[in-house]
Amino acid sequence: MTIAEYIVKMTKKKKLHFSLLDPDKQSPEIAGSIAKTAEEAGSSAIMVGGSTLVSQRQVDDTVKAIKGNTDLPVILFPSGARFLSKYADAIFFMSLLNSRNLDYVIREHVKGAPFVKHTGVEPISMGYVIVEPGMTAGKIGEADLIKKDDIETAVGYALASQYLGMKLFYLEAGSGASFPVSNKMIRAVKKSIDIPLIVGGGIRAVKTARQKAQAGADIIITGTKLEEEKNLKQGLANIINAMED
Ligand code: 1GP
Repeated sequence: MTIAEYIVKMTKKKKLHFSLLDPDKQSPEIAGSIAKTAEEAGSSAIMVGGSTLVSQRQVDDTVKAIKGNTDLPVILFPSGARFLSKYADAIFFMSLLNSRNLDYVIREHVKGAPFVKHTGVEPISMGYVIVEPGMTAGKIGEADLIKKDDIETAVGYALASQYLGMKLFYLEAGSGASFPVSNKMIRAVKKSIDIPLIVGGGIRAVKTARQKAQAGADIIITGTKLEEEKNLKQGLANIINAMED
């Protein structure tokens, strides 16, 4: 079974949590140990990516350290074609659909596609849109941010992603966002598509994770929480358990 098939199958049974690690935020050793803790807490995959990376080596070393420490699938979450790693299991082959810059919509993909072909890293197509406040991802990605209450536009992007054949759809508020994607937007998007819905950005509190899952998020991604939480195993387990409530 491919990782994409596994994700789709699992989302039919339960809510999933993915942990995002940015190689620029900690050493590979620490990333490996955070990933292990995330696995113990019940996270289902480790995503690796960030918008301020400086070398491919950083990504390779972080992916290798994570692979050495956990059995979870490691999925690249790339900001461009330069920072891919052959050691990863899969890559979110994601198009930033509301970017004004075609590089993020398709051109970086054209550059990165031969790498994916040669390494055999599994590509998982994903429609990706950034909603207010958008944070660094919104700025670097030159996104025409979806207004936080513009449900119609969010639903349009979600449907377009599905009709373009994308396997997943991701509503992103931006890492460290002061407010996450609204429950109302999640509910409307979930109702309109059949592919799994991913939600991330600004989700730190147990209550928020529960609300987003109840509203219809199939997969919740947390990044900042992994860096901030003192008792990570318990803190993350609380979030993951609350998603099932
Ligand atoms: C990654 O935006 C998510 O796409 C992560 O957001 O760092 O706020 O959890 P946080």
